[in-house]
Amino acid sequence: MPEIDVLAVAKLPPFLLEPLRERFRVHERVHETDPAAFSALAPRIRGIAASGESKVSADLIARLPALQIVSVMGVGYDGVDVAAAKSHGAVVTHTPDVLNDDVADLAIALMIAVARRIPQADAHLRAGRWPDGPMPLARRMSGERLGLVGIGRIGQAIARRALAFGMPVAYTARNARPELPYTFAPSVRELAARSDFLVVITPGGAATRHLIDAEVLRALGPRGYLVNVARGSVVDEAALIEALQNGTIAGAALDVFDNEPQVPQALRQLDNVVLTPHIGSATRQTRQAMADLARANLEAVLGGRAPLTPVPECR
Ligand code: 8YV
Repeated sequence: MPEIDVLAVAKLPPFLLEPLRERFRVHERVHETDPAAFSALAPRIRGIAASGESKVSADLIARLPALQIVSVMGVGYDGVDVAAAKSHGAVVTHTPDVLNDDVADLAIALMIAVARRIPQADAHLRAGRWPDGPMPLARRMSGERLGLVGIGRIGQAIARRALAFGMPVAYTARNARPELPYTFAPSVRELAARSDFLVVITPGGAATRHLIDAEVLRALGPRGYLVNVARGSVVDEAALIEALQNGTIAGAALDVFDNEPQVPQALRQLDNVVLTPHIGSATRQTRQAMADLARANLEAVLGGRAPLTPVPECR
């Protein structure tokens, strides 16, 4: 019988949960479902298994005196109070790199889908409207200007793909990256003003909350598309809905939302948007690789070894 207790704070996929169960006593979301059992269990919990969207608060961490690791299956960890974990002596790990290609693929797919109106074209055909006439003409993506909000590993993977579409690439980030062959814009607003496609691929959390606001959307303008494959919190969703309704921007393609899995009705009713349910990393291959890395981090730390992929603040 495994002796180490791990709290799963999210519904874990079977290809993570099952191998974890072979090594640890895994308690699934007891902190939410059974407070009494959780109180009895809390002193023994040495690891937390979380998803990219999980909330791991300072309060929860404070209740787990033996906690050594918060292992996030995801690259984003904005729901984890990293400072609280660190001061508690626990490391936070995540799963970078293994999902870069999938998220970059989806970003490009969403750009093409919103400009070429692929969901609408599919609906046009299925509804039997083709014999009545062709679709209205759409917009070309190749050769248009890409602006990346964030130029980390996934941002760079999107940029490399965009070059194959003949797109000039600019970006904004806290610091210019002169070693990269892309144009730096000092602010999001300036980037938006020089972009046809503004793609958000920056971490979520307090530092980037509502970075894309009404002013940025005005700068993007009526020929501009917004694509978000990062976190819903980065975009002021109310301002975006207004900009889409008024034609302030041409359209949006969104994989992430403020209050997932709830998506405002006003957004779902619009014709100039493409919406996907947070599927950036959702391929079998990538989710398996993420699960393997999340498990390897737990095994390493709970086995007395160094974590494989700690978040930058814990390195
Ligand atoms: C996941 C993500 O949705 O990696 C991230 O930051 O948002 C995702 O890939 C997910 O949390 C998988 O557990």
